[in-house]
Amino acid sequence: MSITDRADEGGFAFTIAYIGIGANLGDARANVADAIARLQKVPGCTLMATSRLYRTAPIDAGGDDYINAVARVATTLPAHDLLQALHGIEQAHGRERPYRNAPRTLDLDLLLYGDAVIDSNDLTVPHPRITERAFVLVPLVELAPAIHIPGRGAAQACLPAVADQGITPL
Ligand code: A4P
Ligand code: MG
Repeated sequence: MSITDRADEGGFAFTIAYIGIGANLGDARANVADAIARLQKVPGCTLMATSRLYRTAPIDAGGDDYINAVARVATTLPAHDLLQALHGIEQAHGRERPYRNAPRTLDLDLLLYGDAVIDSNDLTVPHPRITERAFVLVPLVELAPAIHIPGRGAAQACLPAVADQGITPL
């Protein structure tokens, strides 16, 4: 059943959202794979596609290389509820926050929520650093080559500016 079918049959609204997944502590590759498995089980979310996994050099951060990926979901959840679900998956991996950009077992960021622009205390969408990071842009453009980032334009056009950041598909 395609997502279009579901909308036609059920008549309820859903939003396409993109989620950035990153890890560089513990078995980072396994953590990213498990995050994808858990996303499939979030009530109100249908996992539609995932990018390849990428090994990436830390940006504005220390520690080991990261494993990063991006997932596309169709969701009936409001954006804040989706963020709560993402935090729940992070907590299942024992995510700790000792300092900003600290190495992490798992980080799930809400990159895009349809074409919404959200600026609340605990949620900013599009993710504020989305256009500055190859570890987000490259898997995002892999999944959605023509995607536009609200307020920023075509994601594809942002790639040259991050071409010096290390990123390799696994
Ligand atoms: N928050 C606000 N907006 C959002 C959003 N769109 N998605 C709030 C997720 N969370 C959002 O996040 C801190 C607070 O941001 C949350 O409580 C939430 O309410 P966090 O996950 O605790 O902290 P963080 O991950 O350190 O912050 P952030 O902003 O996600 O960090 P960045 O800028 O994404 O950088 N290098 C490589 N190679 N790969 C990486 O994955 N990640 C970072 C984190 C740095 N360098 C990296 C990578
Ligand atoms: Mg985060």
